[in-house]
Amino acid sequence: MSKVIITAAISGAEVTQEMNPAVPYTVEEYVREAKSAADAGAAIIHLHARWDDGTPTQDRDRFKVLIDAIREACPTVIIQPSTGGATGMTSEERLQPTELNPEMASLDCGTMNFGGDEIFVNTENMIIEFASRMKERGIKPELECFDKSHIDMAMRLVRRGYIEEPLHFNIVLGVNGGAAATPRDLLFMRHSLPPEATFTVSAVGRHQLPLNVMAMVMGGHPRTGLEDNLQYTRGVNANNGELVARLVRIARELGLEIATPEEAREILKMPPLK
Ligand code: KMH
Ligand code: ZN
Repeated sequence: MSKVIITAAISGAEVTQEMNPAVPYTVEEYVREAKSAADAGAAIIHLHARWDDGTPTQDRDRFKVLIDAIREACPTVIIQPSTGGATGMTSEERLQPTELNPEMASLDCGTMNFGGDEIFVNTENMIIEFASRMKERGIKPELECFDKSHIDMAMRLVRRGYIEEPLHFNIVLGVNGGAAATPRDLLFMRHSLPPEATFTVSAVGRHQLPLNVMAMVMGGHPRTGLEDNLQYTRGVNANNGELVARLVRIARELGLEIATPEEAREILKMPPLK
């Protein structure tokens, strides 16, 4: 049986310390949250950068400082910078972490509403530009699909040669503007993927845990972390380590084993860490 790869989305761009003081802003806070997640069993850290005051940034040098510090504390974990950043950022801003040649990065596969007046812009040409950059640099894209049409877009770009197999998707559910965080929509999206693709499931707020569990039962992988959900139970703040530890316990109760970062690289057909 294939092992479960836990991704921890430790920081995000939309959540703040006012909402939950465990959201990391400073380098020390990033290291604390990344290490607690990796020590608990996360194989992948999905990373959004912030300045010390909490402002989201895609600044290449800030990413370098954060990645170097996390790498020192977590020598083997897969660090997956976001190229989504925050709504309103330009492509040039968002692409900066790819200049650091990370082994993996998120690749968002469609434009969508993102709550209120926010629009998360990912035109076809932008996706082609981001995918081509990742292909050139040997960066494994994590194909973030917030709706069924994003999967169709990704597959169109696979057929045109911009995205190469083996494919790894992240089905993101429950964003205000994307597919709903329901078992029905998860099943629909999962069955819209090529059968041989690997997939992770992310869901927002109180839907995170049940849909993470569904993902594991369906042969997929869960993404937890404060980017998607701030609370352990209703009204009780979480930190990243606790969220990962809970998934590890549940996975083991389900008879599943947890992939180490090295095993995750094998499952995702990525080269070993240099
Ligand atoms: N912050 C969202 C607008 C990604 O990391 O690639 C986009 C996002 C996706 O979080
Ligand atoms: Zn993200």
